[in-house]
Amino acid sequence: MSAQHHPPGTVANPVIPGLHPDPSVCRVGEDYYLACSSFEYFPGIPVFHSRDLVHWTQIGNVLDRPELHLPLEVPSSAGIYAPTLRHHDGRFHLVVTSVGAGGNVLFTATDPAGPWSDPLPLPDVPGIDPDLAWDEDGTCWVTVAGVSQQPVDLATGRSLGPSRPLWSGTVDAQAPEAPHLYRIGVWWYLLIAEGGTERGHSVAIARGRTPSGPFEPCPHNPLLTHRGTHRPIQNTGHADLVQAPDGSWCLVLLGVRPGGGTPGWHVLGRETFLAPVTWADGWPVVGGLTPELPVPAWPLHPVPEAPVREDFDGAALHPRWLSVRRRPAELVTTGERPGWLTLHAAGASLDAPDAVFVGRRQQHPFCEVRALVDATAGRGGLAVRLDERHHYEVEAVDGEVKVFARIGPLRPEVAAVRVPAGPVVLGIDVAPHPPEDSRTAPDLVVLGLEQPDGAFTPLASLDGRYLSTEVAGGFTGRVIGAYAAAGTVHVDWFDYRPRKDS
Ligand code: 6LW
Repeated sequence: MSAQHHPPGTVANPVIPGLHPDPSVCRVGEDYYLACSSFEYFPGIPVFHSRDLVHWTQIGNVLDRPELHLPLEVPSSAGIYAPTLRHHDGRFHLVVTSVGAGGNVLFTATDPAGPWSDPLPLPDVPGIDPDLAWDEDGTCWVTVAGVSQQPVDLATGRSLGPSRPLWSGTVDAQAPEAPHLYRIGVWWYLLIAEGGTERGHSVAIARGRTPSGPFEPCPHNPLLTHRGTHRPIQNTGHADLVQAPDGSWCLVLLGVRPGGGTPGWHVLGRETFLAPVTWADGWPVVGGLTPELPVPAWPLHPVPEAPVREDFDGAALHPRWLSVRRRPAELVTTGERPGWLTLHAAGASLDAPDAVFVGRRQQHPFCEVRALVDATAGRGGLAVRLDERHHYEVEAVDGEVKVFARIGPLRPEVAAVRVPAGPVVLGIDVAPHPPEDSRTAPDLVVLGLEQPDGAFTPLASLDGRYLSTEVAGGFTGRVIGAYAAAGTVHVDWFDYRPRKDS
């Protein structure tokens, strides 16, 4: 995972930037594994590995088979929510909710890079955010948002007893969810999120003598919240607890980085952050959750930065590549025109649920994207996508390059310019917005094309707030990629370069 710029003596937070929410982490010896939600994007549920909790490498995706896709009627921001990843009896177990298409399901694997098993439905487990915890007898307790719990037979997926309410955090709190249950020392700890996944988000904890309680709330709840603060990381919640390499403890959790003036817009989705934890009187105490964390006390294991260029020379795309409701492998090839990504249009535009769009998460506040696009047999180009109703694109067609914006019900053509026939380098720069007033946008999305001498010609500079979660609604962030709207479109290479001011 690409490290971000950070001062000496610190490490960058988020530890996994850009649209990686609802992190769940488990430790196996010296190795850590982490999984996130993926909503309408496939392959689904990215899985990461780390040796230090700071540097993470994506090693695969749990939902990586052609038969695991979403029906077209499942809307964006529904789909795959909030996995829990645990290692038990030599196997990785991942339980997750498919919202709108199947409910709670379990996957297992011996290698978290895959292959993962077929999904085992848990038909008796209602709700979202399932958690797995095993007691001393080997009984598996599945706990869900609300918060309630039941014992489940993981061989059959059937419940072994009724669902019982456990502890719902603060009285009247919005959305008690994201439960995780742990045995630490003599106590069972029940960690939850409450307040909703927006600015009121928080983390609370309770403890009991058995996995089913009764639970006594921590006297200093919330354990963590940034609500009502001016801190740069907001919406902090949905945490998972893990023991660090030196025996101390950490939380992984989601947060956002709103930009612009009031009320603030976040465009990268919810991201995975790390926060140090100490213990006092048998309760965890969360340390500073800041964009630069002090270098931890344990050895670091940096990982290489992701390469800028994807030149589509291999048969398979890196697991970071995504498409909507189906895997890229169902939609595009690198073999039809060797060394090029070939996209055949299906849905008429990015507005359609079956759009042919293949992209990667925007993972830095500011970045530059370029791609060599041959649309001589079709119509397509580069797009920044929030969902079907919120996207900007620069499109090549028959000697012309056009810019379109889709913002809710509006779909203007913003710019058009004639170009010589043949392949063209299209570009998108996500750049800082000059501060103008208290409602300044979080960023500018500049769409254009590159001239043969390498100079970038902007065709349109669009306000980034319309591709933010606060405007679009839902749970995701931006994905930038290539699409085909008609006929066949080929892409020779695709560059994603973080800007130094990110
Ligand atoms: C997820 C819930 C949440 O199920 O958002 O922030 C929902 N937390 O726990 C979708 O990611």
